[in-house]
Amino acid sequence: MTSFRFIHTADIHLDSPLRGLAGYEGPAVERIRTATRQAFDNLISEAIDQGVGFVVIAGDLYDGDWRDYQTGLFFARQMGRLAKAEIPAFVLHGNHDAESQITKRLTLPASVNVFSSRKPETFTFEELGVAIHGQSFRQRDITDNLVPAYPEPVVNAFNIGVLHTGMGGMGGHANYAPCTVADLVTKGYDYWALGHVHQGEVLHQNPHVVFPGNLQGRHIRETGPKGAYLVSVEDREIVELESLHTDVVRWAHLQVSVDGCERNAEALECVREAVEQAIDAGAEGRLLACRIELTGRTKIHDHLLICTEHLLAEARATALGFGDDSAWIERVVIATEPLLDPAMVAEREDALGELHRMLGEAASDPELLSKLEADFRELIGKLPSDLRHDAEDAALKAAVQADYSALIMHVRGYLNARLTAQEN
Ligand SMILES: [Mn+2]
Repeated sequence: MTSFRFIHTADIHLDSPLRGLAGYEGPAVERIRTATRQAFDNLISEAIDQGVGFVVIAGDLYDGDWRDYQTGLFFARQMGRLAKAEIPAFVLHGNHDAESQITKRLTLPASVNVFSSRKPETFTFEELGVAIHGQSFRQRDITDNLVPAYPEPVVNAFNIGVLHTGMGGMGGHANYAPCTVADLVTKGYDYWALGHVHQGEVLHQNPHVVFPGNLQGRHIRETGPKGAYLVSVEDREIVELESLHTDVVRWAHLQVSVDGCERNAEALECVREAVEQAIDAGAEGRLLACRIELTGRTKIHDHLLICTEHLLAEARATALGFGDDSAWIERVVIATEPLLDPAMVAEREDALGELHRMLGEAASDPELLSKLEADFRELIGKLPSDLRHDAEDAALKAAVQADYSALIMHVRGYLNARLTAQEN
């Protein structure tokens, strides 16, 4: 009986920064700065400790061109550790580290096999009865389905297909080297080691079609445990697929209801409880980077809206109460609603009531809306794409979605909050 285990990883994005943690100054600061390296180091230690047969890297090992040789030297050091343990690695380049994207090169140990970008290449591993097929990206935007050109499975071997693919635009990722699950399943391989989609998912079993997800979440849209798969094979059958969690900082998006809260301190107590629960439930001893989204109807809605900086600092102080490397609040998003009924504001006879009515009418004035569209479209087009995709602020989100009527209503809510807060 031939049995072996291997590690399938992808989307390491070595040396790409973790976004939104710039304000953190605690003991985990170095861990944050080097998180993608630490996660990869953890993975290689796991490979050595578990004595795996080999490691497959399914693309986007690098985030883009190296700033200097240190990124390449770090990888060479990790590959040296594997080589010393006699563990080969199979590396495929994806859109971020396509041949055309990386201008610097370093020679790697002979045990590191890099897939050609010219045509699909097969590495066979006779002791284990394994054939590994793959094709690297030559340039960033591969728009063809690469699967049809992949070779036929090697008879009597455990066949692994390594592929970097958008799989039809899964999870909003750019649809590079598109293909379907059916294309992969009918190919006749035993395991498809995919990369590119950062949210890990097993799309099919027997044959297995697997995205391991990225090794370390890099921003608030990459929440939850991150890592790679440890695959156990016995007599050409996959007997176990185990998640290895390699991340050193974990992201969590916490929706916190402050419904009915009457004082700031009560809202902060809700935040404290939510953070405590999140640490207990899912941090596994890692620094938990939290985005807090406050929801519910509350009397302090106005106050929350206008004291965002103080509120963020208070929320951070609350999180620091759990120890200085347990949790950090990346951002506080106010998605609460006022207790004050907008209909009551509309009936007021003063300037506030008039402003409220005027903005209500503006939201359905086609001439004004088309004027806003002309102005905003250009402005929004200039925003960095990250900010456009990550618009949490309700008004900004409406502007990005070109819903100008909603934008006016959000602005109205904000103005009401500011003006009535001064009244109180
Ligand atoms: Mn990719």
